[in-house]
Amino acid sequence: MSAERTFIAIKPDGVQRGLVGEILGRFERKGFKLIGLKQVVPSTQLASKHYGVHKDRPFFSDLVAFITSGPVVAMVWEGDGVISSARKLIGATKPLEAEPGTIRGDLAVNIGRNVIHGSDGLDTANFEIALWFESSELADWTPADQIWRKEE
Ligand code: DAT
Ligand code: MG
Repeated sequence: MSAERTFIAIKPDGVQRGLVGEILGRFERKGFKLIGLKQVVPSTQLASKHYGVHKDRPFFSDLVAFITSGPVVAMVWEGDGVISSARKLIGATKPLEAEPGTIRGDLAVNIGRNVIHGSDGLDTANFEIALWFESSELADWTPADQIWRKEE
């Protein structure tokens, strides 16, 4: 069975505010493995598919306009439990409700500018990874310290 993967994106506000290194570092330090990484200005079509689940919500058009407004840093991270762990690292959707220590809790105040996206489940992760990345853009590799990363 292949290891769990999730899709993470630093939104345009995170890129514009110079938070890319800070955010990447949190995932690295946690111990997850970086499988894919690129900066892209998403098309309206890509953004609409990505947020398709919210298409009937009143904030949908603002959300798509915002996410297409500049560069997004799109990533795939791998590791045991990475989907739910990444959501914990990210924190609650409303940054003022996100716990200190989380990315949103530490770095954001506004729900419409909450810095980062993370897949919310296995099906979403698979859908979003395939939406944002070609398989040739994903690297399968073995970290030199793999042996002591494993859970006992
Ligand atoms: P999350 O990003 O935590 O998965 P979500 O999937 O419910 O949250 O919503 C997607 C994004 O849409 C969210 O990061 C910010 C925006 N959003 C959600 N609810 C909103 C609201 N009530 N007003 C404005 N933007 C909202
Ligand atoms: Mg979501």
